[in-house]
Parts: sequence; C-alpha cells; structure tokens
Amino acid sequence: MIKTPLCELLGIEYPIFQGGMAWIADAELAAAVSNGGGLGIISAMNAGGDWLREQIRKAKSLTDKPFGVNIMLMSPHVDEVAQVVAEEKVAVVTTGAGNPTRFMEKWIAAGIKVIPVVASVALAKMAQRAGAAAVIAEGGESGGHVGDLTTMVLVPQIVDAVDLPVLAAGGIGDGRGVAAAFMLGAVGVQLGTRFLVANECNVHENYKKKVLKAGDVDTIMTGKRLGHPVRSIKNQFSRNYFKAEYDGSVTDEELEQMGVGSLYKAAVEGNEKEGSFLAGQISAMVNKEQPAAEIITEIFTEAEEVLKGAGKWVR
Ligand code: TUI
Repeated sequence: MIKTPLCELLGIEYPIFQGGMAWIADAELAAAVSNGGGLGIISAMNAGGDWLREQIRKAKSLTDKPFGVNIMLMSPHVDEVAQVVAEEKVAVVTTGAGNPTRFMEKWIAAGIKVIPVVASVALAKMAQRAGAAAVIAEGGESGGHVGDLTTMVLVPQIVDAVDLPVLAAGGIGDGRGVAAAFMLGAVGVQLGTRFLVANECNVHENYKKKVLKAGDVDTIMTGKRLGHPVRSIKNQFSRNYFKAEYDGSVTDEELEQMGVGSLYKAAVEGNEKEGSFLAGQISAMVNKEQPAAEIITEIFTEAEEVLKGAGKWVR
C-alpha cells in the first residue's frame, strides 16, 4: 500500500488529486474521485459565485470525504468565488493561472488548506511564505494553461526550493508516472486528462473520444503571443489559431476574440471544429473509459509494483 504525508495532511486514502478542468470538473466528478479515495476538485473556472456555491453543496451531498475547489485566477469573477470558498469552508483550495497570495490570508483564516499550482520556483517560494499547505508543480506536458518547464525539470527544483509537500502534475497518467514523480521527490500527483474520461465525468462525449483517440504528437500549444499558452488537442480551431498567432496582419484583439467561448464549445457542445479541446500530452496513453475509483486503484496498484521493482538495477 502506498501512503505519503499528503494522505495524513488531507485525510485521503491515496495521494492523488483530480485536476480542476474548466467546464469539466463539476461536483459529480469531484465526489466520485473523493469517494474513490483521492481528492476530487470542482473547477470554479469563469463561473459566478452562485453556480460555485451550488456545486459545493451538491458535492457535500454526494460525499462525506474531503474535496477541493480550483480557483482560476484570471477569472473575471475571481473575487466573488474566492469569497464563496471561504464561506463554504471547503477542505482544500487549489489555484491556477496566476499568483494567489492576495487571497491566501482569508482562505487560511477559514481553515482551508491552500495548495497553489506553480510553474516556477519563484511562485512556489512565494506560496510557501504566504502559508501554503503544499504546492502542485505542473509541467508543460499538462493540458490547459501551461508554463515553460517540463515536469521532469520542474518537480525536483520545487522539491529543493520549498519545505512543503510537493505534488507533481503534467504528463502523468499511469502507475509508472506516479512512481517517477515519487522518485523526483513528490509525495503526490495531480491528474486531469485521465479523469476526463472517467464514467462520472459529464464532459461531452466528443471530448472523451478525442482524448481516447489522440496519439503522441496530437496536442499543440497555442496562445504564447498573448502570454497565456494553452495545450489542446489538434483540430481545425487550434490549427487556425496557431496560424493566426504567427500572422502579423492579425491583431491581438482579433486573436483574443478568436478564443472566446471555445472551451464551452468543446466541453459542453462537443463542437469538433470550433472547440478548444484542452488536454495533456498523456492523452496518447489514455485509452479507456472507467469509473474514477477504478482509475485510482489501477494506477496505485501499478505504481506499487513499479516501486517494489525499483532496486533491480542497483547492486
Ligand atoms: O491553470 C491551469 N490550467 C488551466 S487554467 C485554464 S482556463 C484558461 N483559459 C485560457 C487562458 C488561460 C486560462 C485552463 N487550464 N493550470 C495551472 C497553472 N498555473 N499552470 C501554469 C500556471 C501558472 C502560470 C503562471 C501559475 C502562475 C503563473 O504566474 C504567476 C505570476 O507570478 O503571475
């Protein structure tokens, strides 16, 4: 059995978080992951406070286990959702796409464990000074908004830089990835793409099909020109966007406009041409739909086997 200090810190059975995926990670998915022994996470994405409060209450009705909320810091409603998580006293708040320190005092005072997603050593150190309970080091293999560094390079640097539990994210989809993350010094992992195809995930069926079908070179990074790089599965939308980014006659405003509504079109409408299907490079290795709880037990059974054999090259 695999146990790490993260399990004790949060009262969870397996040291695994489900990533907060915009328009995808709702109360049902979060509760299924928490009931399976991991930490389920509701994505607050660009939603307002009322929607989030309803989702938090729904998750509370579906599970007695701890769960979290991911706050996307570029959201136009960030102040409102930051207040809602404090009022609802969720167990864990993770953050993404920015620096969460201005909210952390309020969250910590509400008894919330704050676990920021970081893509650099500097932000990890800032998070520690502001009272983070742990950090999630997310490499550029992941889906959605990404930093520059890979998981392999980022995780050990964050482990060395802070005196906090570190979770690894980006490019992890099976037990081998979990074992590798532990070798880099992580005490937990966060997976998004693999949970996207969970039975309990309510994302549009076309989205799941795209992830299940994707091969090794089927994701692309766009958005660098506007300073918000995102990884998604290649399709008409991402190819057009990529071309427009390198076309000097397209203005930044036009480019910004091209992206509006594209996540909704993918996740809710399943629009294969105009949607932005955010997913990680690990999509290539995500090949079956199954219950969230089964994903967790399968991954940790495999990780245990890999770790038990880890000494085979050492004499
Ligand atoms: O946040 C994510 N993944 C996301 S957010 C999202 S919604 C979105 N859509 C379009 C554009 C932007 C966002 C879809 N996927 N992952 C966590 C993450 N955070 N990855 C990288 C970062 C990050 C990057 C820069 C965190 C902080 C940062 O700079 C902090 C600073 O100092 O301002």
